[in-house]
Amino acid sequence: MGEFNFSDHPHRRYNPLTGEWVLVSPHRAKRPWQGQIEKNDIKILPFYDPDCYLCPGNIRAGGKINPKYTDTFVFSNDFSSILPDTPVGGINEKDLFIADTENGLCKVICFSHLHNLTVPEMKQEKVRKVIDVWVNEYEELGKIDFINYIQIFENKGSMMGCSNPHPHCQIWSQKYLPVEIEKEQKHQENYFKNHNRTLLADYLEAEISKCERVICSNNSFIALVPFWAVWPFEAMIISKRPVSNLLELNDKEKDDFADIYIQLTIRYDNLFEISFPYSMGIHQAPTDGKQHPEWHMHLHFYPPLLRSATVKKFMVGYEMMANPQRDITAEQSAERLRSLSKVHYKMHNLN
Ligand code: H2U
Ligand code: ZN
Repeated sequence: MGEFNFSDHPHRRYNPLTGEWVLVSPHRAKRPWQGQIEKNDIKILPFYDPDCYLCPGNIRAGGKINPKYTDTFVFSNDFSSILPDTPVGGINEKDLFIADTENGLCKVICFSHLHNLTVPEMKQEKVRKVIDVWVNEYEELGKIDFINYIQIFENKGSMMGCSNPHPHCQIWSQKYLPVEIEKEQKHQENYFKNHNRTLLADYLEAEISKCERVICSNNSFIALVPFWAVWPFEAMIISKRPVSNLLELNDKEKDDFADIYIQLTIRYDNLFEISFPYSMGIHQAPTDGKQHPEWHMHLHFYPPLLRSATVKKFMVGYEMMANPQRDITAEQSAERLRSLSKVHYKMHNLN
């Protein structure tokens, strides 16, 4: 078998942000694949859909009417999973039956008044407007006493359970730290105590010098496939400056944020020449009134696709029962994403 190397031999990798492991089986990526590599037809969506509950001027469930907005539009989720006025309550019976009231607010943010315009097809100044809305929401929700954490996330594509192609994201803000955040809080805090630098500042420095997993970058942000990626084409966007939340970004950084979000999603779309599905989330400091120098703002992208427009990676069996696992290495995925065109495939197909 020769000496161990990451691209041939089964191994496990550690995620320092969560303390979890991923099993990597690169030798399996070499097995023959007999499934077809199909391309989906480009679905032509209208720029306005009279049946879409997010389009300007349309009626939402419950009867509210959207304003005739241009660019972005924010509203309270008509089916919020967390509510602001739930009475305080809970139990702890014998350390076995433990429950607690959760309080919070849920919102929906439309990225554009145009039904068919996704982030990789938007102009940078339009995506910047989305970022300005995120900044504003983080600031305003963060001022609310009982809100200690604000999760901004985007579900894109029906494969990810997204109910509507009209480009949008959601915000769920709440009293308790969600489990993923609790893990990252603990690990970033420990790292900062021991090194007096953010975990991701040191990680980023190492990744920049290695250059193996970087997909693309600009002056303020880097997009990369993390060393510990679980999903085949998982990526992170990390701010070069260790800002703990959106409010600390300066004007130029907000423009660069829009740019990197577009750059990464163009490459995603170009990978299989489809509107690439994923779940994206912004991880940043809790809004619990404390200082959080340990927090380093970043975005996670978890796309389900494995090798074509329809073949997805299933997190089942061993992954459910034991441990996440992947075949293709993070380095191989990064290499593929890096080598794709920077121009959206639809623009190519026009020529
Ligand atoms: P997705 O991003 O997963 O598609 O969810 C869209 C959200 O929009 C979902 O949380 C909300 C749903 O509750 N929604 C409204 O607030 N009003 C509506 O009229 C339909 C859907
Ligand atoms: Zn629409």
